[in-house]
Amino acid sequence: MSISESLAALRQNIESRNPAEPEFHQAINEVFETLSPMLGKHPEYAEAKLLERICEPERQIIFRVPWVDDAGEVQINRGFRVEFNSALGPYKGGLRFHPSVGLGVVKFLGFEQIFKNALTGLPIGGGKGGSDFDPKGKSDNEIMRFCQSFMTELYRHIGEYTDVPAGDIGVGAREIGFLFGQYKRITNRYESGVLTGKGLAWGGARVRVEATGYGTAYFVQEMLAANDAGLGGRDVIVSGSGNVAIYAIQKVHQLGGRVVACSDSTGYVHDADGIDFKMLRQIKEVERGRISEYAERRGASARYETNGSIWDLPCTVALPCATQNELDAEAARRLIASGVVAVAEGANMPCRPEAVRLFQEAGVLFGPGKAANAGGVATSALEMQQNASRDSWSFEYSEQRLHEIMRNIHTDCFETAAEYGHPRNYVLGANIAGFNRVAEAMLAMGVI
Ligand code: NDP
Ligand code: 2IT
Repeated sequence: MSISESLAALRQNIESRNPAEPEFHQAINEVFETLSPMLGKHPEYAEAKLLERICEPERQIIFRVPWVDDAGEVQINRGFRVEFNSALGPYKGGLRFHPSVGLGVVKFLGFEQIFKNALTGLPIGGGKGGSDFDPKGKSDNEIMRFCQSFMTELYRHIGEYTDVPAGDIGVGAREIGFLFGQYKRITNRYESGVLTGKGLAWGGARVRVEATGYGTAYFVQEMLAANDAGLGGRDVIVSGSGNVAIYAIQKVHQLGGRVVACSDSTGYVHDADGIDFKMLRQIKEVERGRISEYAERRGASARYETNGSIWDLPCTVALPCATQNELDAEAARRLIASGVVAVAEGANMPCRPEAVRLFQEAGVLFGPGKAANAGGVATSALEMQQNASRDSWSFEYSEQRLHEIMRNIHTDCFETAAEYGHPRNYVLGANIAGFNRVAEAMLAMGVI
């Protein structure tokens, strides 16, 4: 069987063994499409069934999360933790609280996380978790009770040397606080390194809040620089208005670009004067408000839209930072027609495969999430490092480390793509570079 035939057979086998998990199939497919040139050079990987092993999570945990709402009614949610791969270090990856969370979503995120974490060059394996719990409209007390119940099961599966969760959609410093408090109470251990994204006063690391967004902006800056261009003076669109989007906007502004639009799941705002970062952060992070309130408060320059998509607007740099599959082929065509030159994924898998293909065919620089948004998890690993040494680094030093890591990831993807005969194909470069690192560690450890 040729390499592409055996990849197709394996893909089919994975799809039938894991039915009704379309996002997981999509993530697998994206990786498989780029591996052939590397597998040709490494017949020992096929012999050791490395690909088959990597696609099967080491452990999958699904559990009941019962809690009582403010009206006194019992609610039941489902919790997940998929411990995908620990070849490079303890399982590492966020928790997502969103009604759309199911096993397929957690597995796609966990699978991506393996290669993303490998690209950081830091000692972290891949995992992901979450719940179909919807934090929207819940009181602080409800959030606390839910987090306590979630951790009452999760605690037995995690630990600083085992599995280290963090935040993702719907999980920020507030939730990590409740989760950490319950872990500490149940185990009677102040084990700082068991969770990342903690508050600064109790073991958190500077720049972790900003890291994913900052890292995405740095990554797009690197892609442009490698092609003799820059961010200065560009109109940029950032979708979403959560943790990743907010700090991508701040860093793009600091690097000389101008973000003219952002969004949430109900609409988007266009601000002709450029998004006011401080106002946005106040509304979204402090007040937990909606993007429509930004438009109301900002006045004449801002327009709020609920019809159509944020990708209807023209820009030369696009940073999708909301959620998976938010940017489809039609949006990609419009962006290409409006002159987009670079797209970097702050979110995980926000661009549909057809959109990625269109960008690549049109010569648009495309940075896949596993490279472009790796700054968040990389800074989580720096948080673990600070916890292990009971140290706390300055903002400047932490940001310098993040910047250096993003530059290295860019170089790694860029050079790997060129080495395998596909210059500027960052998808191929990221997949092969990440895969190689995991594969070599697994080979060295035998059949595990
Ligand atoms: P937040 O919960 O802080 O923000 C999520 C944002 O995306 C909100 O604006 C939200 O709008 C929007 N959004 C969520 N779901 C949907 C949906 N189904 N349709 C449209 N908009 C949606 O999450 P983060 O900023 O942390 O995460 C954003 C993305 O970045 C995710 O893909 C995540 O996996 C990825 N990521 C996050 C990292 C981190 O460190 N936090 C690290 C690397 C990647 P609304 O409020 O209306 O729901
Ligand atoms: O998708 C991601 O990389 C994250 N949500 C961050 C994971 C982490 O462990 O910091």
